[in-house]
Amino acid sequence: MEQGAGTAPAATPAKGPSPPVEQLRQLAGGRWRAGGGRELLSVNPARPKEVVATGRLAQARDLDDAVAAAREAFPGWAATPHHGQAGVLAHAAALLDRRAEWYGEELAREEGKTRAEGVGEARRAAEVFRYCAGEASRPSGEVFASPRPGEQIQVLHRPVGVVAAVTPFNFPIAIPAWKIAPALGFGNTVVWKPSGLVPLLAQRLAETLVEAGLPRGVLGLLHGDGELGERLAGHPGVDAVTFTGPTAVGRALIASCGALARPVQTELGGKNAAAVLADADLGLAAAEVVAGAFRSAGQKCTATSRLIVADAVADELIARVADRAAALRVGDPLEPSTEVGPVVSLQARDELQRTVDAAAARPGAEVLTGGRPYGGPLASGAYLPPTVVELTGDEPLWHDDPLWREELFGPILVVRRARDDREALRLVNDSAFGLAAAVFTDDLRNVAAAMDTLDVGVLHINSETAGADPHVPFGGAGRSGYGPREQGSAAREFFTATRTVYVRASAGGAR
Ligand code: UN1
Repeated sequence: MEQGAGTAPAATPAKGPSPPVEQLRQLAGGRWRAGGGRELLSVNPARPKEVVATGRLAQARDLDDAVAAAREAFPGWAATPHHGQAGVLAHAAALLDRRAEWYGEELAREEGKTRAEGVGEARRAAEVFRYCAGEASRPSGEVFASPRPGEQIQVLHRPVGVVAAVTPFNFPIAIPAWKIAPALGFGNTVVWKPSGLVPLLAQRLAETLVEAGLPRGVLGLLHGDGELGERLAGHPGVDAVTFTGPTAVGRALIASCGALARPVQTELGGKNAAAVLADADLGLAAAEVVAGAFRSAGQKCTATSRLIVADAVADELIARVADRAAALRVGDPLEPSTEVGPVVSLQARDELQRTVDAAAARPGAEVLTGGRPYGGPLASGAYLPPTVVELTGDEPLWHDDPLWREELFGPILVVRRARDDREALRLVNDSAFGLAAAVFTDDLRNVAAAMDTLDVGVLHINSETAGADPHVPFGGAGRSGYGPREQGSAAREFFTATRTVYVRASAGGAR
């Protein structure tokens, strides 16, 4: 199980012998331990009989020990000079870069995105750690003038304490990185509960941080289900909670944290639209829409899941998108030629298939490509074909269609035609979510209208809806999120609390 820095397991051909099953452990009480709960199995969604890693879930004692260790470690870590904390993050970034191929391959086996995307994600995690390491060299507070003579007012940004991080399956290492790196970089300690679907990659990140020199207790890792996440978030020893995942779970967390007056940051779902306007470059738009909808098998909260096309270009654009989607190579994520892997589990595949079947049976929904389960060799994996469904007919017919309203988290793109550019932009806002949108146009008036009127946290002009960078805020409104944004300078808002300090020199013996 122990692997030295940079020693990746030998690359495994997709059809070769299975690599060894990895052993999962908790990091609690400052030590690696087995955990004594139920059995935890992590399987490869491309071949669900292949076990990637196995171990046991955390028990109540593991949770208490991890939180207690994080509490105990907090004062020492918070008092560590900023550049010392940053040194650990920079070391972790270097290790992640060096291991990107290794971790990327394991990520592809455990989560199902293509190997190239997996490697890219590991590098992205490295980039996030590097960015957060740089925080030590940025301004760490503000100085204000005082209305009183001889006084200065300083605003310090202090760590909040023990942060609980609860993370989803779809970016097993990048999303944890952009929660854990700023939390640590601002002087907090962390107890982390990753999705039970991707425990191995979580363990890899925790191992990397320990190896990078993180002092004992500063990070805890607990494997468990949603209930453990709830118990961690409500634990009396926790000071703040950061969560990415489904809207329903996030809302329950928001309510329970609200009752405790505990700060909470949530990144939730999306129902992101791409609007292709009449003047758009259709080749570019089709390529970006297909990338946004089907990369990672559509399992991103930023995925393009609604396509809205101005009537003037609709026939051509929709045909191009459907053709491109149909031509995507679906298969084993470890095969270099694969463009789309499986979804995360057979259960997710079956639920998505039921949603598509139900939609296809309704009047006014036309499946343009995909939509049917695979036979042949792909039938035993969690594969779904890239699916494009057009909703036709008048608004009352499709207005409440779940394909249009609900986040599906799979390779399914729903299409609507709009009378004109104006209506296309209006339809982008026809959603209770507000995470990302893309608008394809070169008309400055349309760009200005989109920037002014679209209710989203992230807006792309002429690029796909997905994507985030470590140095700029990320997040959405409505059903897409609550609490401060993530990443960039926005992270400081959540991971620190201000302390306003009035500094006045004494009068120097003038009593
Ligand atoms: C991206 O679009 O690259 O869960 C990142 C998610 C988002 C992150 C998206 N929180 O998909």
